[in-house]
This record gives sequence, C-alpha cells and structure tokens, in this order.
Amino acid sequence: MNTDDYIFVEGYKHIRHCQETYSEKEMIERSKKYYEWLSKRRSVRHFSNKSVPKEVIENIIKTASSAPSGANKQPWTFCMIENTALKKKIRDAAEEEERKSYSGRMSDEWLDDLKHFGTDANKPFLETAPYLIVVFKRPFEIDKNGMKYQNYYVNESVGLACGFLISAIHNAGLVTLTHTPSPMRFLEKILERPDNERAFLLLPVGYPAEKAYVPDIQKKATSGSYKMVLANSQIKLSFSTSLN
Ligand code: IYR
Repeated sequence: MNTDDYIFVEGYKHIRHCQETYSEKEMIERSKKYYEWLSKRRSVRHFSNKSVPKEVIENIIKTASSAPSGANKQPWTFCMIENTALKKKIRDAAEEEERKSYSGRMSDEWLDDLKHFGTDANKPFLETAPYLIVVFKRPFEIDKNGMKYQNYYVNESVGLACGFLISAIHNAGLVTLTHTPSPMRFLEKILERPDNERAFLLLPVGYPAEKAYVPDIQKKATSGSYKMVLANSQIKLSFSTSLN
C-alpha cells in the first residue's frame, strides 16, 4: 500500500477517496441526462403481479443502505415482504386505518387536495405488487446490557435512504408508491419489530400494470418557474425552484 493511501486524524484512520470527475461539457450532459431520466419517475398505484427476482430487491435495499446518516448510525431497518398471507394482513390493516382517515381524520381541505389523485381507502396494490418494502426508523439502539443510545438526525437520515431506495427502484425499471397509512403502528405489530423501531414508510414494488395511469400533474422543475437565490448580494451558484 502506498503511504498516500491513508492518514490518521486524532488516531483514526482516514482512507484516500478517489472519485471520477468530468469535464464541464460532460458534467452538463450527465446532469441533464440524469435529470431527464429521474424526472420520468412517477408514483404508480396500478401494479402487475409479475414476479421480480429477489436479488433485484436486495440490491435496491443495499443501495438505500448506502445513504449518508447522522454519525453513520444507519438508523433504519428495511423489511422485504413477499409472503401472500402477510401482504393480505398488511393490506387489511392499512385499509382499516385509511377508512378511518378518509371518513373523518383527514380535513376537508386535505381531501380536496387529494381529489385529482383519485385515491381512496382501498389499497389493492398492497396485495398485487410482488414485494412490499417496509422502512422502519430506529430513534435509539439498545445494547446487550440494556443501555439505550440515541441516534442522530433520524428522520433526515431515513428520508435520505428512502430517496436512494426510490431512485434504485426506478433504475431497475420497476415502480413504487410512498404509501403512508396513518397511524402505521400496525406494521410494527404485524412484522414483530423490536421496541426501538417505528414504521416510517410502506412501499409496494413491482412492474407497472400493462395499463397503468398516473395523474396528469406537473413538477416545479418542468413548469419553468425557477428563482435565483441571492445571498450577501451575490448570486449563489444554486438555483431553487420557486415556492409559489
Ligand atoms: N394515506 C392516504 C392519503 C394520502 C395522503 C397524501 I399527503 C397523498 O399524497 C396521497 C394519499 C392514502 O394513501 O390514500
């Protein structure tokens, strides 16, 4: 090993990080291609029941697990579910919560905002999709002596991992939907999770149905409304989409 390959910082080893970089022209091309590819992703509610190799789902979960997290605590657990009976159990429990939400827990304003998505309390995709991935966050860890340790930036970390997960699903040519029946405690019970895990997100994963339809909506980035952010009288290098 070359002596430049690592250094020690306060006694801790840091290994040299080499990353491929690109010319400005290549960067522009790559960033545009990536934007065009990722902006084709849609949340899909119509799934095919066609099977998907388990290895694909495992790779998708490994990709999600490579996300950054507070102090690298990786405060998440990904559960992969393909068992038919378990999927039905989850669907039944999710629909029970959703029925209560749609018929009273959600405000009129909220229900109005959801009208153009065509959603209701029925969630057949929880049984049709070949896999469900349930993401749990771990606000704390308990060691073998019963000592409790807090994790850091748990929601941010798990949210980032879910972003990685969703883009990995898109990369595999599969579709998903970030389903959040509320409350989600039933998932902790059905999947017999330990006390330090809280359900965060439920994602069906599979091929889209042969005829899958999605709402005709636009994203800010495609509607042409950009705003430059001015900081200390200097135009920052970043663009941000307009909030209005
Ligand atoms: N959890 C419900 C309601 C719902 C809420 C939001 I915010 C959405 O963007 C979509 C649906 C459901 O899944 O139907």
